[in-house]
Amino acid sequence: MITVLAGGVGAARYLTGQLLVTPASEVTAVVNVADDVELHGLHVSPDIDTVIYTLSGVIDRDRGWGLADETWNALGELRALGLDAWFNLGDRDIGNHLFRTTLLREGLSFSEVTARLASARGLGCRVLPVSDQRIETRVTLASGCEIGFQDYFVRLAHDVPISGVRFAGVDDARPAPGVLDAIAAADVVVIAPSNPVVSIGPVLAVRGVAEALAARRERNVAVSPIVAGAARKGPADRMLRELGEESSVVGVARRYRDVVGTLVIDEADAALAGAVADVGVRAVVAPTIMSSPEVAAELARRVVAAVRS
Ligand code: FO1
Repeated sequence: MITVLAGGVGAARYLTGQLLVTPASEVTAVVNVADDVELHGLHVSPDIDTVIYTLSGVIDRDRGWGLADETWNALGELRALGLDAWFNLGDRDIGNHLFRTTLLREGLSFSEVTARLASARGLGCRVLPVSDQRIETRVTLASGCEIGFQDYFVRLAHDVPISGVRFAGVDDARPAPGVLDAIAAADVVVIAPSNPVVSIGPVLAVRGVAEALAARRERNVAVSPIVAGAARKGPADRMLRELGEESSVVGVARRYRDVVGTLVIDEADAALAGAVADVGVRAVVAPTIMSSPEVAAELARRVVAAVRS
């Protein structure tokens, strides 16, 4: 079994590759839920939805989030009535959030609702939220004020420097059912190329997860989301620097060295393999820019082989 710790877009691309080289019944995604936000009475879970939409082929490929073939009538109505709706929710996407919010209100757990969504979209792999309890990424701006993750990422277009990140509620959060087993039973655990701070960070912060990974460190492998010092998409590079860390494969290796024995780095960073080894993590060089599902499939094959060798 392959267990993949996942955030949003980069992880969904990686999982697409993994599912081309591994039977879906042998793949479990453990997904970040700290991006979640309650908006207009709806529980929105961006990383869960990006993984499910991408793997079921209904993702809007240009945006990397939300559904393809969207319409925006409900949002248009909200705005026409005078609400400052800064988070773009398409009509079909709202249907998805209504489904989740309705079932949560009926008392289903977050992981039960997620399993219903994955099954309704025809996924063969398991999609587990890292926790059924609410965790909320809170970002402290350099100005000192603290705001919610989506305020930072969408309303401010992450175009502001930060000085801190915390995961509110994580101390009371427990791994969702199946998460610790999916880690312990995996032949290989992969940390997907997601934002190490706000996508993978909350997953590792849930009680018991980092310990479960550390206990099998040599069979875990991460794929660096940073290539030649930059993130492929999103603010991961800036966030690392603004938090006083190095925006490089070495900075990523430092973050993950307690939980993985191997870091897969792009060919552009081959010269840094020694520096990665110096922080105690084995570097494996491979093409990590997933420009197509076939490239993602070859990456997944190399990632799993890197641990099995
Ligand atoms: N990202 C944006 O940049 N702008 C948006 O308006 C936006 C809306 C949105 C709606 C549903 C959803 O599941 C995701 C959405 N995202 C949007 C992406 C979201 O901010 C994710 O948290 C990021 O992609 C980081 O994971």
